[in-house]
Amino acid sequence: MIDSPRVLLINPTITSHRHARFPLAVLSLAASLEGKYPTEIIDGNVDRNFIATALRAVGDGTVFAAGVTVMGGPQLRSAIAVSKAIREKAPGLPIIWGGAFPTVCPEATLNAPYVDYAVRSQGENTLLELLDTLAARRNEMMESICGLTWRLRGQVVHNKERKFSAASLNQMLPYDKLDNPRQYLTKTYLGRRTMGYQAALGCRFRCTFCGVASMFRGKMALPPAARLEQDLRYMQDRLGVDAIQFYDHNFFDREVDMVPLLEVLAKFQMPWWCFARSDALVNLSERSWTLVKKSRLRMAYIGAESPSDWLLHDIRKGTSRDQTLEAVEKCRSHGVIPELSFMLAPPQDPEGETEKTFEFIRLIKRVHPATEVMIYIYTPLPRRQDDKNPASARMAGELRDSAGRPVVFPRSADEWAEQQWVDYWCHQDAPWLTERLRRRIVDFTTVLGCRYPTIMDVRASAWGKSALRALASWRYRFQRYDDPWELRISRKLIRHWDPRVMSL
Ligand code: B12
Ligand code: SF4
Repeated sequence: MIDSPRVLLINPTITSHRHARFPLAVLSLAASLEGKYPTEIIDGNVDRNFIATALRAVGDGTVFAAGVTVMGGPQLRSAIAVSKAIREKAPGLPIIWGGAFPTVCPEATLNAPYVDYAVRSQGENTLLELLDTLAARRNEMMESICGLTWRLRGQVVHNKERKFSAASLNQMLPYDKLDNPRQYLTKTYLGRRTMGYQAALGCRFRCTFCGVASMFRGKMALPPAARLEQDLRYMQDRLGVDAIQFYDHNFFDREVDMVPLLEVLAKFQMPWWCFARSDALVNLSERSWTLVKKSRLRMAYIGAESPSDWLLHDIRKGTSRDQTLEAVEKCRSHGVIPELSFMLAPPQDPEGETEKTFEFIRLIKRVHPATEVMIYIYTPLPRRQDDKNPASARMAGELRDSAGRPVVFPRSADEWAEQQWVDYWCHQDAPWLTERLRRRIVDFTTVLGCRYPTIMDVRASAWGKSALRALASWRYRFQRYDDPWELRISRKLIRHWDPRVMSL
């Protein structure tokens, strides 16, 4: 082993500097390597020349491996760019990918000459074991590392799944490893210095379309209340944090376990945002709602997905149309804004389901106009090539594009980085959408977004939002969504934000 075997942990650019939040994946990995391997974090969201920075680092000969965190979509492209550059500069340096993309697509990840290892699901222990194996040059140990996908004599090998671990909940993240942690605090509708934070791990549900389900396979663990309090105290006193976006996959778990966490939040009273399920909110007792209100929950992001109970059943969501309506009502009566996300155009009936969802959104807006609406296209996860489950094989086999041809998913990271598949990953487009339907969805989204400008947009002025609202009102009222050219132009002038890009 070389004297100072540093490990680079890279968060490739995914968003603008202004929207950058704490790079939690690389911070979590750095925490788990502390005292074992020195680490250097490179964050492409704040360092816009992060590839040059990475090349400088590998150029000094003290780097032993490069770990890259990768979400599908736009981040895949910057991950490919940095990995290719490192491979060219230091061909022998192991390059390890982890995160949402390699977890869902491990074969495609390894089907690229610039990636050596794909780490699936939680990464802390897998990375440590992999580094130990590489450092000791004990290749024969490779197959015992759970959660790893690698190549053996040119063949892709998927080791056993790694069991869920809650160990990381006991450790504080090393925020001081970041260059100026304060630059990750952003002005939002919640506060002047909003932080992205994750309290709990995983989700006990297994909705078929969700990347979280592939990562945690129905497991979840909450942090001790004392840990949450310690972190929030640090953030408030040391960094001046005044609002929180919880990145927990699903914040509201069993009520009895949640109460101690809500009590901590009620002490701090910093406005907060989180992911929540409608069934959990509907079943919350009045006592807990009082705590929720006291703690200043401002908005809850609820995966409403669809107004059709058959589809909710099909994707194993476990909630219903009525629960969505009830959750909206509960939120309204307790002063919380519901942010509902919908998945349009499922392949079974793209047009019919889309129109039904438009109607449902209109109904919700009548009941509670402040409800925020996020519109996505339903894009089921690609099936893993080693997935032996007959139900997922059947579902994948039934997918057809708009011309009736079978849908063939990309087989390599480079193919996933093509525009149509980046759009697929971002839930913006799918092969079964016709041009007419695609246009209709964009037009509806434009009219809705102008008629009800989002509260999350802190950049557009109040007069600008009022002007958009007035301009869009006749189209919305008479359902004349087609080609809203005047709204498109006005939106550009008013510099209106798309909530799907900056909500998180
Ligand atoms: C924050 C966030 C963002 C931020 C990123 C901000 C930043 N960091 O700068 C922003 C807003 C930019 C973002 C964007 C997108 N996101 Co996002 N995002 C999240 C969120 C809420 C938290 C991610 C996080 O920090 N988790 C905490 C860390 C600790 O967990 P982790 O990343 O999973 O890391 C662990 C393992 O994955 C692994 N690991 C990760 N990296 C690495 C690297 C190595 C080397 C190793 C060994 C291991 C490893 O180890 C870590 C510790 O165990 C997740 C949901 C969630 N709660 O996870 C969605 C999530 C990851 N996003 C998702 C998606 C789809 C997107 C988008 C591509 C599309 C969209 N519509 O949201 C967009 C892109 C939009 C655009 N137009 O650019 C999906 C991914 C699903 C999937 N099928 O893969 C998720 C799971 C949300 C969901 N439920 O659908 N996102
Ligand atoms: S409840 Fe939400 S986070 Fe959990 S698996 Fe379903 S969609 Fe994913």
